[in-house]
Amino acid sequence: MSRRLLVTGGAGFIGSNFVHHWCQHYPNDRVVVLDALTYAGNRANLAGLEERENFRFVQGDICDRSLVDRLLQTENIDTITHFAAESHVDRSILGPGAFVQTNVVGTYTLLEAFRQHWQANSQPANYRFLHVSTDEVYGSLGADDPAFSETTPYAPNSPYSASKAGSDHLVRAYYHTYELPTIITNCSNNYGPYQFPEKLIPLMCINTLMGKPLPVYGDGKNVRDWLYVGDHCSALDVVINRGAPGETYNIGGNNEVENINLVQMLCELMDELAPELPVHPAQNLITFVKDRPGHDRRYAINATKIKTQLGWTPSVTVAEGLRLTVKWYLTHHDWWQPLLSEEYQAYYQKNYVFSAS
Ligand code: NAD
Ligand code: TDX
Repeated sequence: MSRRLLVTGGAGFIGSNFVHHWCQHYPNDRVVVLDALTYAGNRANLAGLEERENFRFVQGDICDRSLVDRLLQTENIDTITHFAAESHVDRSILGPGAFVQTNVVGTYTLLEAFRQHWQANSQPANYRFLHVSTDEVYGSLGADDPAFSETTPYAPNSPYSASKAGSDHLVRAYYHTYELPTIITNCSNNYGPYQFPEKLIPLMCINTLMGKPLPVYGDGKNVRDWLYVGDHCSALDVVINRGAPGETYNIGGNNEVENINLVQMLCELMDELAPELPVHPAQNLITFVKDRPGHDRRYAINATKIKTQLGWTPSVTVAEGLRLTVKWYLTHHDWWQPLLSEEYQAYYQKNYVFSAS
């Protein structure tokens, strides 16, 4: 049975990877992308898709209720895959307001619109609201703590994770209160093509190419559980097709790495793959900088539930995924160069303190 999807945030990093995945695997489905094209949204991420007959791009805000109502109705949407968010922790520390607006109010707006649409159509059983969330809602782990499971209590520590936690609670409440067929996924750190330069991995690749310092926060020993974005997309695919409404699924890569080790791996790859780097070896650029306030020490995901119940496991190791990603940034200067805008430079200046350690 074919679907009619509304993909919010489909011009961002994960959203656009997901849209490419979906159009490739389900060419008969209708895909409508709703994206405000904030600094993080980029229509170039959808290159090759816009010509398709059953694809449509709409520039607009998820907080715009009448626009959302109109799209749900005129496009006869049965599935919302909700990626749209303010997604960068450091920006949430500098300015939390946009995070509350988009992540909380925006998610509420979509839920209300979808509830009305679902009810107006006599509550079809195939409707789904997939809310794409993060492992950061669970807070921070100590070195020996067990990984986050679906029953780990929420303990968000940044304005970003608090706003995502708030949206998760609303999504959960709409299932329990109205039986709206919602599903939540909480995923670990993604990386891969089309990731905005502010995030750790693209930032390190691009700074290396430009011979700029590689800023590592604090002691560099914070741990993240890295998942290649293509694996995230295949997990969302099985959740949409086989996940149960009202459930939460954790998605992770089983790839815990300390930041400093990750940066060193990236430096080695750059040395190997990039000819004529301005500074060689690239690791000479590593610079410890002032830590992120409230920096979570460790994230790790226990992805047993999605494995045992839905049969999903990640397929790309960190070594493979980093190589693919470095190669992608090396061959896509024309994609990332325009993103180093005045706005980006202003954010960079505000965020990084190179003098203290
Ligand atoms: P991103 O910042 O690259 O993309 C976000 C997209 O949402 C952009 O295209 C932006 O234009 C759009 N957007 C922002 N505000 C909007 C609004 N008000 N209305 C419509 N569109 C709006 O983010 P990402 O890294 O692709 O993350 C996507 C989702 O996945 C987010 O919900 C994030 O919380 C979640 N997530 C991300 C990661 C990760 O490692 N990046 C991990 C787990 C979960
Ligand atoms: O310049 C940097 N130096 C540095 O040491 C940057 C940008 C990051 N870091 C550290 C902070 C983190 O410990 O690297 C780690 C990864 O940082 P980010 O790429 O900013 O990711 P993180 O804060 O872990 O959040 C990401 O994963 C979960 C996404 O941005 C979120 O949207 C997602 O929910």
